[in-house]
Amino acid sequence: MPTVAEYNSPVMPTWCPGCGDFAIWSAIKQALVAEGFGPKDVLICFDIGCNGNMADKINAYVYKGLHGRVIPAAAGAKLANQGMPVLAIAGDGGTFDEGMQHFVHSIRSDYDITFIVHNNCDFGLTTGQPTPTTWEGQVMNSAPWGVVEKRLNPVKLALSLGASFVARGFTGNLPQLVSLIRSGITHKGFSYVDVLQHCPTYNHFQDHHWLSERVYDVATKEDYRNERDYAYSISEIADDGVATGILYQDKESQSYMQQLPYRKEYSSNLIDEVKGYDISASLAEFR
Ligand SMILES: Cc1ncc(C[n+]2csc(CCOP(=O)(O)OP(=O)(O)O)c2C)c(N)n1
Repeated sequence: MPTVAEYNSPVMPTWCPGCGDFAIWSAIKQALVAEGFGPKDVLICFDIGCNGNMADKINAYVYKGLHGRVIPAAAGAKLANQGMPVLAIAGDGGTFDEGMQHFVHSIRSDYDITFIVHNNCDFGLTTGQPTPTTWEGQVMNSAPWGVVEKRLNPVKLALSLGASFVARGFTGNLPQLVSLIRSGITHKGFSYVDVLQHCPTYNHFQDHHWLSERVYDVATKEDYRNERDYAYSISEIADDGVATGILYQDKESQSYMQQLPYRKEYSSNLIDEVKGYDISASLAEFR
């Protein structure tokens, strides 16, 4: 059995004291171990930002890409090797500003990756500028008069795009976060885990205390139904309650590769099908 200690890296975190990234860091390691995966069995792809600074603080196969571009890298790796769990990690800034199109198309395609967004409602690493999930009216660095744009709700967006797995966690509830990531890993298709992340330095509106007083587990609701419309109806980050848990899952969903008709006759992985070809004759034409 793998252990969490195997994932330990000698590089110490540089996140601010109290940052929610510590909880997500722990949850990822615990979830992988609980699913029986050691550091050599997985690929963890990172975006740029405070979230992406986790890349050298976790001992596993990791990839660090460009800001907002983690999804294509992770999806490509998974398409090549279906036997390997692939996680993609990003911030709300990279995902919903720079990389929005990747989020949309990955949901459409149902690539079999688990996408974990550190949703701290700000560009953390570049010191607290607003992102699409920052609340309207908030005074932020680079928005000294307050944010005038409308706030985006990633969970609503994912649900409306037809996502087959939509979960919301909170960095103040580690056991739940571990369980959500585990469910995302075992889901066939694109699993979206939106993590409401405490950012003690730049987010003073949706902070740990504000969230702690409002979060509830959707499974505890008497009228809970695993239905897209129901999930949509409870998806607001509202003053009278913030739903967490698996908000919606299509348990019959199939991944992109499973759906491709011509792949149904293959039992191999794309990486097994890579062959060496002699192209010297073609190259000779250009000499
Ligand atoms: C294409 C591109 N745009 C902007 C930047 C500058 N940049 C680096 S980190 C960062 C903020 C990251 O914020 P977010 O994605 O929300 O992650 P967090 O730091 O909050 O975890 C920005 C804007 C960049 N590196 N690349």
